[in-house]
Parts: sequence; C-alpha cells; structure tokens
Amino acid sequence: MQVTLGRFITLEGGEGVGKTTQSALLAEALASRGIAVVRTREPGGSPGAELLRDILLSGATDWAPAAEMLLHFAARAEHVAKTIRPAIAAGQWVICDRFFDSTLAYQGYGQGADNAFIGSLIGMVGIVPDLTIVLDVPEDIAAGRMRLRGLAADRYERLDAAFHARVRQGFREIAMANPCRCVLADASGAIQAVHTAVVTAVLTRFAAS
Ligand code: Z5A
Repeated sequence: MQVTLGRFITLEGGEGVGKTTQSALLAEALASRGIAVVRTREPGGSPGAELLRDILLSGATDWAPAAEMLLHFAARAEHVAKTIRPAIAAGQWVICDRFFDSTLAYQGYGQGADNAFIGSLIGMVGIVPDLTIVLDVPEDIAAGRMRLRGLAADRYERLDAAFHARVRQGFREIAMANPCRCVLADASGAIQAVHTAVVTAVLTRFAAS
C-alpha cells in the first residue's frame, strides 16, 4: 500500500505583510489542483491553543520574555499534536499562518529571549516545515495596511517601531540562515503579484516530490 504524507507550509513575517490573505489564496490554488488543504494559524489552531492565544494577545498582563516564549511553545505543542500532525498523517497539506520562526523573531530578536533556548524548544516540538515563505514588507507599508484595515491593535501590534524593525530584521536573518527551508518573498506589491510569487515558490519546492 502506498502511504501518502501531506506537506507542511508556513507563512511568516511581521504584522500586515499579508499572511492571512496569501494563506487563503494559496489554499484556493492548491484545492483547485485537487489537493486537500488545512488552513491553520498560531498562536492557536486547536481548541486549547486558541485559549492560550486569547491570553497572549489580550494584553491583560505584561509577561516576562521567558514566560511569554514558553506560552507560545505550550500553544504550539497542543496545535502540533491536535491539528498539524493528524492532518499531515492523513495526507493533507497544512498551511500555517506563523510557526516557530515567529517565536524566534518576536520573542528572540524582538523581546530579547535567548535564541539558543528557543532553538532547543524548537527541537522538542519535533516538526519542521517543508517550506517556509517569509513575506517581507517595509514596516511603514505594513503599518499603513493595518491602519486601513481599521481593527483594534492587539498587544504586539501596539509595540513601537523599533520593535517591529527588529522583528523584520529577525525574519530576514532567519530566511537567509535557512535557505533550504525558507523563501524570502518581497510582499510589498499588489496582492495578486505576491500570490504569484507564493504559488511559484510552492510549486518549485514540491515539483519533484
Ligand atoms: N506571535 C509571537 O509573538 N510569537 C509567536 O511565536 C507567534 C505569534 C506564533 C499574532 O497576531 C501575534 O502573535 C503576532 C505575533 C505574535 N502579532 N503581531 N504583530 P495575529 O495572528 O492576530 O496577527 P498577525 O499574524 O500579525 O496577522 P495580521 O495582523 O492579520 O496580518 P497579516 O495576516 O500578515 O496580513 P493580512 O490580514 O493578510 O492583511 C492585512 C491588511 O492588508 C488587510 O486589510 C489586507 O487586505 C491588506 N493587504 C494584504 N496584502 C496586501 C497587499 N499585497 N497590498 C495591499 N494590501 C494588502
């Protein structure tokens, strides 16, 4: 019997770079090719992890960087066990809006948590995306998109410009340090142009497999 495993694709980048928009368009493009797709997100993506998401984004308290990082990994462990692994085992392609690179960029580069410690927790999660597309947009353009969207800012979105600059630089360094897994995509253009770049990255990566 042939066992077909699914794929695991993550979309990363700062706020307002278009991850949610591109995740929806990519899911449609894959579904139109007959591929079974599961869209999910972090923090969240399973009932327990969504509870932790509320705690993390609400701003009810200021967390010590190490505590905040561990909460993200607690949510991730739940999400991986309940949503991601079962979907991949069932042959579905998982598209995830943020994953462990967001912890490196936000808690590591942004908030000063120890990157080596984050790296050891990444090892314990025990799953690495087959492909990570890092959407890159200058902070002022991304901030303008968020203003136009008009939703109330969450705890991370309220952090200052210097924080968001460190996060963007973090994502760029992560992409450059992991060229086999990551594609760094300029996402400052129109939605359709970014979608074309995302689909091209996916088809290129999986063409031979
Ligand atoms: N976080 C963390 O600190 N550590 C971790 O380990 C993890 C997460 C996993 C989750 O917030 C927060 O958690 C996040 C980091 C932290 N906070 N921040 N900042 P979230 O999931 O609620 O929010 P987000 O991930 O930042 O996503 P977002 O704010 O919804 O942005 P987006 O998904 O990248 O963008 P979008 O919703 O697709 O687009 C935003 C707007 O721009 C929208 O009106 C679109 O129509 C428009 N848009 C999109 N693309 C374009 C283009 N190409 N041109 C023009 N307009 C566009």
